[in-house]
Amino acid sequence: MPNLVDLRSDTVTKPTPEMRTVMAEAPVGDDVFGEDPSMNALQEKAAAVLGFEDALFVPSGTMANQLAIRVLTRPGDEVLIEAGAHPYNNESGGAAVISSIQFKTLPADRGLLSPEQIENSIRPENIHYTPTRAVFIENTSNQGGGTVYPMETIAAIKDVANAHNLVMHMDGARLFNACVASGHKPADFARHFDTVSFCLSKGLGAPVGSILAGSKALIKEALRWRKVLGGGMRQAGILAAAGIYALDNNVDRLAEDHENAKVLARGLAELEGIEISPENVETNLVIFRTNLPQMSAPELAAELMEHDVLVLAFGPDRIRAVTHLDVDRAGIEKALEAFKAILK
Ligand code: TLP
Repeated sequence: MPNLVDLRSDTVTKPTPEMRTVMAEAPVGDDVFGEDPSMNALQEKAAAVLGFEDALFVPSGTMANQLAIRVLTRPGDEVLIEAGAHPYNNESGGAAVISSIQFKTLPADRGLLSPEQIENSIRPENIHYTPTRAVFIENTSNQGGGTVYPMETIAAIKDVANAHNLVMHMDGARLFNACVASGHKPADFARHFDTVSFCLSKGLGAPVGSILAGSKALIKEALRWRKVLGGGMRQAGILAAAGIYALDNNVDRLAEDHENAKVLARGLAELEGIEISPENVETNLVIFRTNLPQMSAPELAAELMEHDVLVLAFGPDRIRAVTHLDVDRAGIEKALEAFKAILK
């Protein structure tokens, strides 16, 4: 097995020996009966971290978003969402299938919606119009390049939502990256929302799982819909133990990933044919455009693979490279050497 530098996603992180030890030793029970002590401990911890009444472990970030849509909307509703957001682009049309809602997609600079955009997108009450019900915010924004929402923007969006009786969900798949980069606490962001999700299986390094948090009533309904979707799990405490370990040990270190992302971005900015503004890299996602007459982004990704460096092509001239706990500074240097060798 070559020494791969895998920058495709922070989802590729593998549990460390220490994490595996706590998983192996976790007390477990039947979580569908609500009897798994490790799961109950994780859910209580996650609710407390976010400042919500209750939280639910789910197998994926996708299921967390889908449950949020399901419990916050009724069939025929409209949800305002940024055009690059995950539930619209990467969840296999789940919102149409599971919740029978439609999205109104709003293009936004670097993935960040503005309160004015929300205000201007709300449909007036009229029998011809789909009722606007909810606002979905992705923080950090994946397609936006790991951007963090300014707290004032979120507060102003919340004011607009309140004025129009809209509910709000935050897809915080990378919420802890947003917190480490901005200095805000998860609960500072979360208090503006009805539901919040975050992923344990991305930068935090757990093998599986996400959290959906909200009021007791909303989470009770989400629990029912998790069961409908076949997401009720039995001795899932083994997974919960990894989640607890991740929250206890892997949050502060995200700063290293952010620093590595900046080093990568600065190095890339010096190369002919790569378009990136390193000052826009706030967290662990590095997205850049290629401007290479001889090579498309997928072709560049394929060349990099020959150098044992993996990235994801996002379209014909866009690439994403993600830093995470399984890539150290030496890995970043190796990746930059590979880019240089190909683009020389
Ligand atoms: N995103 C994955 C891919 O699906 C694109 C990645 O590699 O970034 N919300 C956001 C903002 C996400 O980026 C993702 C995963 C999810 C939700 C879904 O999480 P999972 O993969 O656990 O279903």
